[in-house]
Amino acid sequence: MDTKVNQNEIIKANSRYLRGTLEESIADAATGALSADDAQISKFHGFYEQDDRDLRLQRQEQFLEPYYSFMLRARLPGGVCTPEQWLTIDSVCRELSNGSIRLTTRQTFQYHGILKKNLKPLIQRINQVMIDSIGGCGDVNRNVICNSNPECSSLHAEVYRWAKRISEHLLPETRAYHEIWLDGKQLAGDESEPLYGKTYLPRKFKTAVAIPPYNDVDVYTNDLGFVAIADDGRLQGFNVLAGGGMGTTHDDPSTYPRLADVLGFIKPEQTLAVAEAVITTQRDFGDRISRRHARLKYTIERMGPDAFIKEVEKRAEMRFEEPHPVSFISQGDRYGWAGNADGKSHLTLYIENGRVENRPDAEQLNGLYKIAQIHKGDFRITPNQNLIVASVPDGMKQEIEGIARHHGLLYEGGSPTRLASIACVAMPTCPQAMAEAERYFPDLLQKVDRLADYHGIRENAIVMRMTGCPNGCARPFVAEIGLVGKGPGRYNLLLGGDGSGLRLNRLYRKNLNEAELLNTLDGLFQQYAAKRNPDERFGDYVIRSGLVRPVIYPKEDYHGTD
Ligand code: SRM
Ligand code: SF4
Repeated sequence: MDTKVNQNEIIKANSRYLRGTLEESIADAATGALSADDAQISKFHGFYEQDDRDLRLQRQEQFLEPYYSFMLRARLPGGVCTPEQWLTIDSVCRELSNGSIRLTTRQTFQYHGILKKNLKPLIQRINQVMIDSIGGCGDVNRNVICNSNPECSSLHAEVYRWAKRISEHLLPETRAYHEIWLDGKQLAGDESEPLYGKTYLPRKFKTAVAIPPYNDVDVYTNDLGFVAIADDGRLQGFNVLAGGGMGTTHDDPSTYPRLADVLGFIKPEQTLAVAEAVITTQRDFGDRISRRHARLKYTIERMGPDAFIKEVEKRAEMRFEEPHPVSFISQGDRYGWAGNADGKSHLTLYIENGRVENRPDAEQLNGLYKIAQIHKGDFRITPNQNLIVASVPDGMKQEIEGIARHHGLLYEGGSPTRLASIACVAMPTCPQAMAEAERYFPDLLQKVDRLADYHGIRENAIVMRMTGCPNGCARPFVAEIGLVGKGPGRYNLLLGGDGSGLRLNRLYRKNLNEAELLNTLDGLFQQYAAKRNPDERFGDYVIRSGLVRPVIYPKEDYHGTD
């Protein structure tokens, strides 16, 4: 192997198709951790080694190793699960993790705080209800996300089936997961990975399917995107997008968020071949030296979009047609009841920052357990970290709504901005966090709401997103107001998303503490209240007024404030 490649490439190549020495690492009771190489390989199996950062110093002072535990992320295409699956998801969280379920920005759920000895029982338990965590993380295609609004009825069902098919089609073929965690049958030796090869992809890879006009999946921020094109409620095909991504590194201009390019239109039957061609192009052309530059967005920048399109066409043996015109109107969720033509209704619940747990004021876990016991439809996790109770017959609506209300699952009276906003996990589990996000954002939003009240703009939803670092897990670079952790209690403030996920925002102020941030927002809200056009969104106002310049070409023009 080329010695210039990064260490992860060597670990993958030597892993015997993702087996590594995971079994030995799990069996080693002398430490709560895995070996360093296995900690990389474990990601392909859906789990990450973490340590409780709140306890780090204390444990260090006591000469103890960090308090290691694991985060496991399931694969749940389109975020859909049955009530029976939810009951298992619930009981596993109570018995084998830290007692909370974390709904993610990619429509699945995570457990935190799993002890090493509990990983295998946990994977076996979720497997009993047909949920796996293969490719939850790692350098492969991740959980395929899909528009979560079931009121799009038959189109939604058809498009969701495509999301599921894409997810299955792009799964790695290795039996390592089954062998290590499930049935124990040893198969290594006869295996191959026809799609990925021995070293898999250079980096993580993300796919989304959108149904206009709702861009709840933020399709332009994905490596690969499919935008459903329908005629009279029937799926005609997809506009294919490629090369979106959020992750950046503070003050490193060689990294930047990027919105995907439109490659062109395809018919439904071309979907899998095109997905495969995009993946193999990234496999063969992606950067395997610097992981910081290994995502597809950088590959496309290097190749140029035209050459990239040609390569994909060659591999998929097809030609893209002219993309169809599409328009998106929002990137958030719509709360409360919505109906289908078929007489079924769907209740979108508000789960603040995706954390489902039993709090003294809201026993959400218990509430969802009760709903799952009587519900006959399904549940859909949304890419905004919420949960939809889908396909409820009229006769059950009152009971389900009553349980949801009693358990704090409906955010009645919440400001439109709060309901449109999300935050990533960050502290105490995320090793990358530079600042708080999920634990702090609700308090900050209360103060932002007060400012909005004062300026008379409370009814204007502003998409606000907070992350604890510039990796961008809550997609803050397409928010109207993005807050990106810089250090403890300090955030970069970015402005100018359009509320539909079609425009990148831009850095406006760096490294603000809370007082500075609120002071800055106070001034901005005052101007917006006085000078906005009728129905003008906050993000549009800051661009029109020249407060920030739109980002045209992020590669050359992203870092630094105006
Ligand atoms: Fe993420 C890494 C959490 C969606 C970009 N992300 C991480 C890790 C695993 C930290 C780590 O490297 O050890 C975080 C675990 C925290 C924890 O304790 O749970 C983490 N990412 C999350 C979740 C749970 C955030 C949330 O609050 O919902 C989301 C799980 C999604 C899922 O179910 O698969 C999550 N991450 C995203 C998104 C949004 C999306 O995909 O739509 C992004 C931006 C889009 C993108 O990928 O460009 C994102 N996460 C990253 C990156 C930066 C990647 C890059 O290109 O630079 C990292 C760091 C890395 O890969 O090295 C990262
Ligand atoms: Fe962790 Fe950063 Fe992702 Fe937040 S954005 S979960 S801090 S990696």
